[in-house]
Amino acid sequence: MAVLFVLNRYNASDWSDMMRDRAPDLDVRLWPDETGNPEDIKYVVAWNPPPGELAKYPNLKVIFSIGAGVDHLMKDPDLPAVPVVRVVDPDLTKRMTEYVVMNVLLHHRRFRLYDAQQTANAWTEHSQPAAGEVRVGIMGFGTLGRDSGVILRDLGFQVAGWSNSRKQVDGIESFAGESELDGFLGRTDILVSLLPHTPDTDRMLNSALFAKLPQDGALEGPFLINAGRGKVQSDADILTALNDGTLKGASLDVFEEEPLAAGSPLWSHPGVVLTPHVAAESSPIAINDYILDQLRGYELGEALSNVVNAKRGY
Ligand code: NDP
Ligand code: OXD
Repeated sequence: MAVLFVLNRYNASDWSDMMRDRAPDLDVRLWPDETGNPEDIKYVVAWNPPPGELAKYPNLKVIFSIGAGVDHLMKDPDLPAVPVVRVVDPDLTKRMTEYVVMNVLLHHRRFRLYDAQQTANAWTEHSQPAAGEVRVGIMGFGTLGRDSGVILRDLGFQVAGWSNSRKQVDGIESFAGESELDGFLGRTDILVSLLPHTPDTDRMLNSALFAKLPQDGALEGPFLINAGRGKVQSDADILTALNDGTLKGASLDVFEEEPLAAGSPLWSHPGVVLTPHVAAESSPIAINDYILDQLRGYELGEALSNVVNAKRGY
């Protein structure tokens, strides 16, 4: 029985070395060079494997994603029909909450404007609405969205969440499904997306959706924060909306194609705060431990947790 790390990323060997240190009894292998006999592989730990790769292991029982998102796996038409476990980890959740709260405050407190003024040695005050006057709407009100929402609520913002199913969280309005999307958008000054990328959410952050955000809120125009997945947005529509004033600003951690092309106008747009998909960079130690716990439990016959619903794709 072997565990194969199939990690299409810069520091793949750090992850497999760390697992070897933590579990010397396990046969840990690193794809592609150490794969060995495909029949030995019972578990795969994956990040963005080439489509078709995971179908090569006939005795595979579980796929562990090293991320919370699993679109990197679901896009594979030949993905084996075994459970896919995603990451749900307090460390990752808190890092995302930091990113979301920081960016909500950055737009609410006009830090972009004051940055520009500092560069110009300009002492100019601007009016500042109270948090209680600002409506934050979180699309994708799951593990990450809910944690961010609770902290923003406690800071005094008017928070709502939009998800597939209705949620009950004190002091937070819940909108559910397609039929309640317009109502959710119509009460949102700062739109935060923490949606997974699935066929249903593909490019849904587009011109038609931005046009439904109110222009007459306390911030005098809407802001977008996307830290979920880039393929949920249209980069071109965001740019158009920023240029024609439909959006007043945007914080973008994710993009349709990553890395973002060096020539993209988003890099230098004054309304954009841009980071390279680092909103919640996971701790390899925490995630290796999480995977190891689940793997050991599975070996003892226990149920896996945080198994992806293959039909929904997240
Ligand atoms: P969850 O599965 O816990 O939450 C997803 C939420 O989206 C759920 O509330 C779900 O609704 C909702 N949702 C999904 N599809 C739809 C839809 N079509 N319409 C309405 N609501 C929908 O995931 P997490 O919160 O753990 O993670 C969210 C995403 O964040 C990940 O998929 C990943 O892509 C991204 N991410 C980005 C990181 C970064 O560094 N930028 C780091 C980590 C994650 P319901 O609750 O009803 O099922
Ligand atoms: C994730 C990510 O899905 O880092 O965990 O994007």
